[in-house]
Amino acid sequence: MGHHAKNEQGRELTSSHFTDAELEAGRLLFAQESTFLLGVARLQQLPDDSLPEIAFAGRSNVGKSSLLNALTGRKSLARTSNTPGRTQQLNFFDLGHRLTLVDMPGYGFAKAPKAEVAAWTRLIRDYLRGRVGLRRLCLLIDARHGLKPVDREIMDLMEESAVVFQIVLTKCDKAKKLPQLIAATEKTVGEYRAGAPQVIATSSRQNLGIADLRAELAKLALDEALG
Ligand SMILES: Nc1nc2c(ncn2[C@@H]2O[C@H](COP(=O)(O)OP(=O)(O)OP(=O)(O)O)[C@@H](O)[C@H]2O)c(=O)[nH]1
Ligand SMILES: [Mg+2]
Repeated sequence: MGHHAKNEQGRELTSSHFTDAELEAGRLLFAQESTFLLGVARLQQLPDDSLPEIAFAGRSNVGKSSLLNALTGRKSLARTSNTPGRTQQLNFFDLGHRLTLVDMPGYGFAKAPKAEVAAWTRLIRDYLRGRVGLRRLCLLIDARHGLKPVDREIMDLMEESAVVFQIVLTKCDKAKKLPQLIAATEKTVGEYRAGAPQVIATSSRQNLGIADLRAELAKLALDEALG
């Protein structure tokens, strides 16, 4: 019951635009087995992209790995940490042979040597620009901080690459003035043809908005299955 109540709260947070059928499709997809495929530090090592791919990007420490764990219902599928810079390569996960999920290193500040951060940044940009199988970028924004210039750079990059990006607000359990933040963020996203119009507000910690994001991503897997 408690779990149900939280999901209801999450749907209110995002004023859910999803039907019960879409939410159920999302639930079923993410109930499938998820497995770690491989970690990639250089573009030459990328796996084939025969499945539709969804990548999770955002500033260091925004909650990318935690969100992947919440989506898949696996506490430690992706490694998380208090220290910015935990995820140091592109980590690929298979979801039920229907989707590939990619946990990316954070951009911006990281507690790691400068040269390493520069190398990740290059890897991130090259991947986002050139990955043919990439169907959607989930761009994570900390709800306590909102969009930063580095996030706008990634949005510009997606616009150039014509890959749709989905803004996902994270850590909404800690956010103040969430409705205002959602409205302001959607206004900015509206300037981009590549921007998915609806911002999804989440908290991995409280399992808010996770069902909505599953529903949104399940549409991509289904589209592919229907050709
Ligand atoms: N309050 C709150 N904290 C969260 C939430 N999600 C993640 N965190 C915390 O944020 C910190 C960073 O989480 P990660 O998931 O490792 O973030 P990341 O974006 O993968 O970080 P890097 O890989 O280092 O770029 C951890 O201390 C998490 O516990 C959330 O929904 N609410
Ligand atoms: Mg991470």
